[in-house]
Amino acid sequence: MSDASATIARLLKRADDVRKAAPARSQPAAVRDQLAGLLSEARDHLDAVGDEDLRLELAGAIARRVADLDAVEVATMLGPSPEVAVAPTTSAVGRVPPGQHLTAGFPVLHVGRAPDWTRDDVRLVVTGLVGQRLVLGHADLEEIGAVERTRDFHCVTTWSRLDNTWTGVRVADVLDRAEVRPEATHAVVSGHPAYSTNLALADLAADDVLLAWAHDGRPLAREHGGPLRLVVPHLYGWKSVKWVTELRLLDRDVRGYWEERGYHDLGDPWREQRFRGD
Ligand SMILES: Nc1nc2c(c(=O)[nH]1)N[C@H]1C(S)=C(S)[C@@H](COP(=O)(O)O)O[C@H]1N2
Ligand SMILES: [Mo]
Repeated sequence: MSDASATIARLLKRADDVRKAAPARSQPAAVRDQLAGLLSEARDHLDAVGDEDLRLELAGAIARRVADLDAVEVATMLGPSPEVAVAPTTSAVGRVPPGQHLTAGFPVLHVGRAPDWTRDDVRLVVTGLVGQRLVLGHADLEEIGAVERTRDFHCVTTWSRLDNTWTGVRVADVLDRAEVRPEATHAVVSGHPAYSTNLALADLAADDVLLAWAHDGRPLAREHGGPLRLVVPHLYGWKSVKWVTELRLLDRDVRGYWEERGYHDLGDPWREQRFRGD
C-alpha cells in the first residue's frame, strides 16, 4: 500500500467511526460537516495513489460515503424522523427499483446554496454542437410548448418519490430548435452554482425528459430547482440538474460533478448503476 492509500484508508475509517456515532449526537449538521471534512481530505490524497485500479476503488469508497452524507443532510432538513419508509402500496409494486425505498416527503438535496432566482432570471444557453446557439428565457420555453409528465423519481441515496407531475418543455423540442449537429452524441448539462452532469443524447432527448418549472401543479419551489430544472425520470436524481443554465452538446462523454467523484456515467436505477463499476 502506498502512503496515500494508507492515509485514505485511515480517513475513511475515521469517517465510519464518526458516522456510527452519529445517531447519538444532537447536531446532525455538525456531524455532516465533520464527515464532509474527512471525505474531502481523503479525496485530496487520491491523485497520489499511483495504481489506477486502487485509485478507482478508493474513489468509489469515498463516493459511497459522500452519498451517505446526503442522507445525514436529509435528516437535518426533515427533522427527527425524516425518511419515513412508507410500506409500498399495491400500486408501488414493480415501481421501486432495487435498493430503494419510498419516502413520504420530498427530500431536498444539493451541493451549495440555492440561488434566489425568479422566472425573469431564467437564461438557458443551448450550445456546443448545434446549428443554432440558443439563449432562452422562461417565456421562450413556454412558447416552444408546455407538456406534463407524471413520473417516479429515484435518488441514489436510496429514496424514491412516486407520481411527480412535472410541467415544462420537452428537451427534445428545445434541441430541435437548436438544430443539433449529427456528430453530437452526448451533452453536459450545467446548473447553479458549479454543478453539472453528463448524459447521452438519447437519454436527454427522451420523451419524458423536461425542463420543468412546475411540480404537482405548483410553481417549482426554489429548493427543488425553481425557477427551472432538468428532470430525467429514468435515471438517478443527480442527473436532474436544478437551476439549470446550460445544455452543451458534445461528440464525446465528459463527466460531470458527481461522475468525476465516482458516480456512474449512465445512472440507471433499474440496473443499480450507482457508482462506476456497478
Ligand atoms: N444544481 C444542482 N442540481 C442538482 C443537485 C445539485 O447538487 N445541484 N443535486 C442532484 C441530486 S443528487 C438529486 S437527488 C436531485 C434532488 O432533487 P430535489 O432536491 O428536488 O429532491 O437534484 C439533483 N440536481
Ligand atoms: Mo441524489
